[in-house]
Amino acid sequence: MRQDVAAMLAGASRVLVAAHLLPDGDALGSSLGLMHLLAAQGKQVRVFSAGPVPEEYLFLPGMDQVSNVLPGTGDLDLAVVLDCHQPERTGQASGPFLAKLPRVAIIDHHQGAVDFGQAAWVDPTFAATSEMITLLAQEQGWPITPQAATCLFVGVQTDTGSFRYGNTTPRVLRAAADLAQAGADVWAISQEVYATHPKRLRLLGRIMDNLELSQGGRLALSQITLADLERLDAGPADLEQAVETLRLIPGVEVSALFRQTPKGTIKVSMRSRGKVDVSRVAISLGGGGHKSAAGVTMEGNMEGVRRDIAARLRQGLEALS
Ligand SMILES: [Mn+2]
Repeated sequence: MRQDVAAMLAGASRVLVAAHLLPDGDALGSSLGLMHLLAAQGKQVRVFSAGPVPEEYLFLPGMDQVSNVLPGTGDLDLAVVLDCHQPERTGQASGPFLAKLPRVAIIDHHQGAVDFGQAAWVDPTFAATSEMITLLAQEQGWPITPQAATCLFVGVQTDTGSFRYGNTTPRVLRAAADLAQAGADVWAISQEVYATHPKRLRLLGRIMDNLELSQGGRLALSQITLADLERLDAGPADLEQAVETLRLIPGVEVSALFRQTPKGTIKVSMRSRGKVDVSRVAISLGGGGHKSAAGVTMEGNMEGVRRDIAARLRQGLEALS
């Protein structure tokens, strides 16, 4: 629970912070936000991220301190895992590393059972891990510097789709207001985070070319091949907005985007407007996520995976009517 995590943080002086692979605004914002908060408390903090950082987050204060090299276990009192609660979600090398540490605390807002860490605060009623860290800082009386506020604001802004999604509660809006008050410059941040990259628009064009609407326009499916991504010099981070765009088509209740990975697997990103719980489909196949946004990586070819997922999503839609 929250108090256990707070006590563990208070008792540690050398802390490693790690979030999930393919880091998004909340993974990076909560990691760097917590780094700034704990550093101001006199603690030595390292931030680990296994994968490449999407370019829109390179401006985050403290980004130069993010490392993809793990420290020695002897250099640490505690590791804090953010925005996920399975060690393997942090990376191939860091997963086994974290699982061996004597003290791991978890702060996360994703659904699913937790069987890892010595203290866990996992609560899916929060819109973002950055919202949880903001609340923790306020409860603990930690001063929120403009640097910390900027990082945490990016986390709550991106995980709520700029305060548009169903998870935009009065509580997260208050947290955002407090962060703006503490020095997060909303317009400056938005220009960085929502800069329009031409390659992303071209990618979106490709995805719209492949769009298939069925179930009376309630189900939207599309796909992107590895060859498409290579030709446009694009990566997974460039697809985030495209997945959201499919859900925003009028009449669409559920959307799924299928992407070939370099390993030959198919990554499925699903979005729901709120009536169908896509996390149930994802979790039943070994993936994870929230009711309205979930994902899973599957073996098999594009056509087979697409047929399988489409059938499961159709079932979800038929259960509604
Ligand atoms: Mn998050």
